[in-house]
Amino acid sequence: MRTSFENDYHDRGARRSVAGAAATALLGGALLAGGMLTGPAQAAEPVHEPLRDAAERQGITLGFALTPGHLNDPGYRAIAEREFNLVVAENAMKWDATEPSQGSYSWGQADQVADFAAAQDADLYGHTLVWHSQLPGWAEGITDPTRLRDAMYDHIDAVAGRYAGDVDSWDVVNEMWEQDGSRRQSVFQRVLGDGYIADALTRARQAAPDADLCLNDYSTDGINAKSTAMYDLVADLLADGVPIDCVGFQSHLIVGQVPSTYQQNLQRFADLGVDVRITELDVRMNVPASTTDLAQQARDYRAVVEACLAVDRCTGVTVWGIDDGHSWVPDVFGGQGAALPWDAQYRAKPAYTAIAEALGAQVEGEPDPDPSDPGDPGDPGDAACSVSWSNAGWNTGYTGTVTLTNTGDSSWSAWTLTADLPAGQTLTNGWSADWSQSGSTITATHAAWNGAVPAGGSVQIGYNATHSGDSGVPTQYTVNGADCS
Ligand code: 9MR
Repeated sequence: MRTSFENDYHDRGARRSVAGAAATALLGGALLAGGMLTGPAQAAEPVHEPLRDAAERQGITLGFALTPGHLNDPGYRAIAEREFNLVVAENAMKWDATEPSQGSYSWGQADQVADFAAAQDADLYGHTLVWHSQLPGWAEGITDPTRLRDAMYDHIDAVAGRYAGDVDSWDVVNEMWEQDGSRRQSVFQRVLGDGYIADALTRARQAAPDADLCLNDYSTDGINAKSTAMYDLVADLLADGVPIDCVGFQSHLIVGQVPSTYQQNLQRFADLGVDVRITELDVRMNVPASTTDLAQQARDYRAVVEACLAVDRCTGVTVWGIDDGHSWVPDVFGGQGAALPWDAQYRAKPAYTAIAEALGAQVEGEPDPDPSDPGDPGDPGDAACSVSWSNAGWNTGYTGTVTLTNTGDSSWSAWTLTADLPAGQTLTNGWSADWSQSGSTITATHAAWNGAVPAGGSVQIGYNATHSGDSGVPTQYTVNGADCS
């Protein structure tokens, strides 16, 4: 495992590979077999309120990087809809996606991201206007300063202009530094010189007057040569009256390596008078993941969230994806992965619980800490559910079909059904859930693939049982402890 982020991974031409996907699938299998996971996806663990609600109480936003195509996967969508109040496009607003050939724009995916954010009543974070990577060849090849400046301005005008009023903050320039704090020799730097950053910020202000304008980079998470170069630049821009509102710290971290100066670094930027944000958090490790590394990863996620909460001008934390099945990490760092808070089967990892606890997320079903606030978990109706149950029987047995419907306002990330079977009924086997019986009580806990149920969504499960004359349906049942008989 590399111990730093010093190689320029963007230039390695990484693409999602079959090997990467296979490693990710294996990882999910290893976690399943090992039974190492904790969190709301396991019935014994508490189900927390949506993280976005807890984040909002803390005065920050919790974001995730969205690839809109993944929303077709119900597990991904349920987490995306339940947990986050900020959305950033993982790729869809980059230059190659929006302006693949000069002056010819393509908005499909970017609009999907913007629409999703609006539908979720979530902030929309723009990533990114000027970046050396994912830059189409036509722009990369421009050598004339006037032509390149015009192309950069046209791009900023078009993209920032299209989402003006929708995008709350833009990463105007991304990854402008080498590790030693010198300027990265991107085409913008080479052809336009040091002033291109101030020019891009100034232009973005004109194109999107209401958006906060940020600079963003990786390996600037602790105090080091690179973050100090960023710090000095921000101080100069402010002194020169250039519009700059915020600095993003990507925080693509390695397990156990949150820099000791993390909070101090955020604070020194805040003290300059700009907002700060953790923009691309993930914490990678060797795979298959060990229990020890997953526990350390949880501590790392907690430390990052706590550092943000401790700094007044930290606007929040964005996680670079949702689940380990859709992460850039295995494609770029061979043998590494497991970097996100949910595993490839959308089960919450210890990192999820750590984020929930750091945000003070309440556990659903626990006494309501503030009965006057109807939005708190614990209020009647929070676990709203309905159950429809039908048995098709014969002399000594029957097949039961049960449909659970989430009638509440927020998604379930996990569910457990309990019911009292009429006397003389004994479970023999079941499907689409883990089934068990104790006395007359039957319990069904979601399977790995159907724990997530969006508000208004349903899941159907079934079982076989024997009976001694009464093949009737239960009249008492609960879902996640709430009575929905
Ligand atoms: O997660 C993104 C991945 O899907 C792309 O292939 C990659 C291309 O460079 O970019 C990834 O996102 C990067 C982000 O835009 C900027 N900081 C580093 C992120 C991880 O590489």
